[in-house]
Amino acid sequence: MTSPAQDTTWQALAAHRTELGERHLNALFAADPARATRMQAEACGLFLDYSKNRVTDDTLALLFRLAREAGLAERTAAMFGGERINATEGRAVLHTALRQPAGAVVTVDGRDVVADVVAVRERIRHFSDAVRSGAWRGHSGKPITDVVNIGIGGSDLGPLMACEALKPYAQPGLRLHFVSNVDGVQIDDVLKAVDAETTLFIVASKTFTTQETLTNAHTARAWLIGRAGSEAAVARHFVAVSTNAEAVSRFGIDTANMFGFWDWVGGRYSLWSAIGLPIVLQIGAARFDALLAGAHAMDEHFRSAPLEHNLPVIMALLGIWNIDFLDAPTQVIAPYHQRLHRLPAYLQQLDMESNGKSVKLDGSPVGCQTSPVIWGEPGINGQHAYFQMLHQGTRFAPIDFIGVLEHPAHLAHHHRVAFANMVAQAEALMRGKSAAEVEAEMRAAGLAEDRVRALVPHRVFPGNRPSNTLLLERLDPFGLGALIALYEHRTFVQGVVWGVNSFDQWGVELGKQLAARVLDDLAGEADANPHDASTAALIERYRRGARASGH
Ligand code: G6Q
Repeated sequence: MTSPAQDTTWQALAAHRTELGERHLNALFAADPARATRMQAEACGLFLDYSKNRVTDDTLALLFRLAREAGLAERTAAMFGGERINATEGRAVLHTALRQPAGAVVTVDGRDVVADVVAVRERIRHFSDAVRSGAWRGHSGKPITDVVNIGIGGSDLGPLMACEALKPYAQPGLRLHFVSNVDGVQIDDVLKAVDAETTLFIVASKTFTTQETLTNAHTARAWLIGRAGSEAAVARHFVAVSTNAEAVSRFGIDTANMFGFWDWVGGRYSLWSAIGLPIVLQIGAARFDALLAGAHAMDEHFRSAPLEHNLPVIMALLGIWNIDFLDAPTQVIAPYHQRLHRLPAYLQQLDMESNGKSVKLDGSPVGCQTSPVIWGEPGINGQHAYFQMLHQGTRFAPIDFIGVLEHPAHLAHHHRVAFANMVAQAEALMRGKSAAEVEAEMRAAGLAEDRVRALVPHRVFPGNRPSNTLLLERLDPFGLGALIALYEHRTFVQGVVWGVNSFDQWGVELGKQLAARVLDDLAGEADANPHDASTAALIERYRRGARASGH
């Protein structure tokens, strides 16, 4: 396998980039009044304006050619068709099957997986209806008021992000809590706030071997038994979501209270599976179906729309242009909607765990830059924090501005202010402010000439900083499903062009292995394992601290 950089279209893009040089977006807009209407795309309730990217029609044509030559159509068909495209783990990649409607057929090894998916969906529907209606009772006969999801990474970020986004659809009187951190503080806070008689714990772990999750789950289990006075209470207060029935039952959860999924669902792609149970409990099964329908609509758009009108493809290729040809090391996600405040963290895992790779599928070096650092916060808060760097820093960071059009009538004024800021930031980043403009402004304000001269360099904005603006018609289950699936496929397309496996995550293993050894050494009197001097000293400092505090 050759590196993408050896490809002739890649080289044509590199030459084209040199030719474009620092050509300013202002000049591109001035020369082409139809640019904004041409460089937009729309699907599944999402509208994308990508005209504020440093591209021309020639750039786009080359990028689409790059995707075609990378075999995007074949790789897409292979993913949707259940081929084992996660080659290093020998697995199919079928999160798209999780959102197929009942009756569709997707086969893996001759078995229709959609039938299995629908069967689990039905069990979840019954269970969640029972909890939400109060028919499911705790050990003392009271209905459930609090649900605690114990999971981490893919078993936490998706459900948490979606539950935050979809709060207006929440069942009143049923509170959701999420515990991922093993430091103890998080579970401690939650356990102090809930009642053992009315709390349901979901232990969410694909493997059911994850140290953080099992540590928290054991603490919760002991807490419950301590308060209920009997192990029998576990059956009314603990359910598991996992692919590992044996470990679930070893932990002490009856597999009748387990909701399964399959090895072809990657952790960071799993919110559509039983891992989405907290979402179902919060918004109900019918609305969860709408979330799946939104994602399915985006799947269909991705599979069928021509590349030139294909939202995930366009966003992926613009990302590659920014990362590999304009040398942008990072990508900002800036939602202008408070309920999307966990979206940047969610997308951070989706993108960085999927494409943070240095080798191609055949093990050879990838030879170009891959996943950028994904970061961000709700944009309006970012404006008072990190946007300074975006406007005037030495590095530029492309931004996805994400806005929502529909809003409650009584919040119309707030919405207008937020929307105005979002649009204005994209405009400011693009147009910048020249020295002449800055000087004229300061003179008009009556500043002395020496002050004007001293301040001009500080007050100039270079502009030419690219962004996408993505507008959702409304932040409802359907819209959120479409938005997440858009980013999933964007990540997939980039992985295809780079030639990496977007579906494994070997890079998380080494730390886990070493943590097991360090854990042993923290508990001992001296190190049983060899460590470098820095690590050994840190371990010793911990032991001294533990001795000093008497444990
Ligand atoms: C996601 C990763 C990772 C995983 C967690 C939790 O793609 O594989 O974030 O989701 O490590 O794993 P378990 O669900 O097995 O506990």
